[in-house]
Amino acid sequence: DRSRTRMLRALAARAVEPVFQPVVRLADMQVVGAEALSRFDLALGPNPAQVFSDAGQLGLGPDLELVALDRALEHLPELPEGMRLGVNASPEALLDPRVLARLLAEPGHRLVVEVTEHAPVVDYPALLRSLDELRAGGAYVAVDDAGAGFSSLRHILQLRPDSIKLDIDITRGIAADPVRQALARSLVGFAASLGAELLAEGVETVEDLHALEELGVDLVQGFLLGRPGPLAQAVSTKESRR
Ligand code: G
Ligand code: G
Ligand code: NA
Ligand code: MN
Repeated sequence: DRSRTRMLRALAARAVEPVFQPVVRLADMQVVGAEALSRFDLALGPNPAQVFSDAGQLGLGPDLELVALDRALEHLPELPEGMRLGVNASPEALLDPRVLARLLAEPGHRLVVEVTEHAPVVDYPALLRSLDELRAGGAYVAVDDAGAGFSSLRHILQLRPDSIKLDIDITRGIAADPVRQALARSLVGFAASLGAELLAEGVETVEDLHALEELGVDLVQGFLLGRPGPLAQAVSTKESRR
């Protein structure tokens, strides 16, 4: 039908544009990397999450993720030495040999594979095997949107990630909410005991930034630090907002 034709046409044209959002280390407010986020033209719609979901409905989820990944990784040569690039990947896509091969084609210690869960994981043993392969190739593994959707504590225990990305719903407004602070504090300890870094997503205000710093969060990402844009802009962000 028509939506399938549109999706296939977009895949053939590799019609995905990555934008990049800076990741900042709280200890010294330095940019340590960026996350690639996909954008689509209006034929597919303005909401990336919806486009990925539509592709999944059409049985083309991993195909679209592969194109998105490829477009993002094309920018890796522009990433300054020592910085890391975060790329999103669903558990389903990580079982696709093409996706795995594409990720493994990159040199080690530059990639953070952000495992994004919009549906329950069907095959944990297979997912863990893929993640082990990626780690053996030098990639880091992050659990995305921790605390939201299907990203449970059990999921984090299974994946043993190198970093945990706290969902925006936990971060936003944290300065004014003792309950969110308590949750974040416990997750700081949880992450430390796993040997993982804790990143807070969706930081929009200086107040929240300061609260996260006091709680001992390692890394931050959000509109306050930088909006998604060209990679050169993301990695040259000068942070002096505190
Ligand atoms: O970019 P936005 O800021 O709107 O992201 C919306 C959602 O789309 C997020 O959940 C994000 O994880 C997902 N997303 C964005 N780009 C990609 C991508 O390249 N691959 C996958 N799998 N998900 C992505
Ligand atoms: O699922 P994932 O965490 O990858 O998606 C990140 C999404 O959050 C993207 O859609 C991105 O554009 C958006 N985003 C990034 N920073 C902020 C922020 O500070 N506030 C809000 N509201 N959204 C943000
Ligand atoms: Na992400
Ligand atoms: Mn996220």
